Amino acid sequence: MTKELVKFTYKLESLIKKSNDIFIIGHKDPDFDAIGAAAGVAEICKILGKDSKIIVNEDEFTLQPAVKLLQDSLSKYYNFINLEDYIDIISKDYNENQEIQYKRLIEEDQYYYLKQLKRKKSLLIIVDTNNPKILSIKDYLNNFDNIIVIDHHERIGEELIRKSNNFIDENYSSASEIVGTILHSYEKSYSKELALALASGIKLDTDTFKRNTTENTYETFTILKKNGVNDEDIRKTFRRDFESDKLVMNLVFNNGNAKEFTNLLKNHNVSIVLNRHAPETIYKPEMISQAADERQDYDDVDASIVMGYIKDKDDDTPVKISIRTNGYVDGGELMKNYCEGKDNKSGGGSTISAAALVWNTDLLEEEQNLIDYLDSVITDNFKVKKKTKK
Ligand SMILES: [Mn+2]
Repeated sequence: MTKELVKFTYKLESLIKKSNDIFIIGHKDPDFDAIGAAAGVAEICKILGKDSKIIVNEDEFTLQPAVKLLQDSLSKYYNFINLEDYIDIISKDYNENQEIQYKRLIEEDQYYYLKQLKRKKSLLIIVDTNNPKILSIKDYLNNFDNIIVIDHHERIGEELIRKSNNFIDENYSSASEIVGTILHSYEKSYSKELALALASGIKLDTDTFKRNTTENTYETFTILKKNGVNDEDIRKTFRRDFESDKLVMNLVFNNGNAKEFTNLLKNHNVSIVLNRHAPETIYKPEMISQAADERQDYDDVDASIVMGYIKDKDDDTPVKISIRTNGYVDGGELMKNYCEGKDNKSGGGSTISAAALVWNTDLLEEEQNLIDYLDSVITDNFKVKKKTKK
């Protein structure tokens, strides 16, 4: 372990030990790395004799199926809650203090107070991002006595970084590698499921050891294997379904589905993909994002947009719009602005990966709306950014 990580581990340990209420969270739409690292931190809390809760706000409809399976396998060891559960927990504190504030209590105000509530001895540990915008708990950060950030991405959340204790180092392949390294310093054995989650996080973020690896990545992986994870299990976690891959590939590559524009977003290259042969086709939500990943793999475009109908949890069929960008175009801002002020639209995300849901029964009309928007985007809400890596 490096000196810096040893120092950080001491800090982490002392904050965990002195906290009574520990929450752990990864970025929105968590991947293997976010879930693996979160579970790893929960295990460290356990070793130190502390309970913790992992907040995952996505449900079986919105979580990627493979991530859901991994989360299910971990849920016998760790306590997963969603944002609503979190609000219930802090509402209890609020109700105890209600007397003082009762006079000012009206429905809406309650949330205002909940957001301001200071909770003694509470700790939030954020993994795999330092960008507060992509945290489901972002409105409640004031609740916590202490915040810790463990991440391997570029530093972008300045304010969050300033008010947290953090270990943010781009030399590590993944949050799972950082957390795994800390966990292994305790030299305790742990479950095969946790080993699999951390190994999957490392495999995902290194693209199967093709990038960002160091000696420490392999050392960590070796110890994960000693804790019972094997290649076959890892392969199963990443298993792809032929029929669904075929649909994704057809969506992207079928003649005419992808249309390229060179004049949108102030003369950037944008590809818009939708099923032009059968626009009414309903896809699984993750297929729309996979198709966007697929199209963005070709560097002839600055941004790739894929649109298609999905089924939501109310059995409604909104249009899902997924955008992937090269990092110069801020996809999250675009989706947010496109949806702002419209009650049939909601969206947001990060710079390189964002999405929106739109309730419109005419897919081609929605495409035209989006084209008109991308055509009209002006400097104020379209800032060219420094290239960010995945
Ligand atoms: Mn990661």
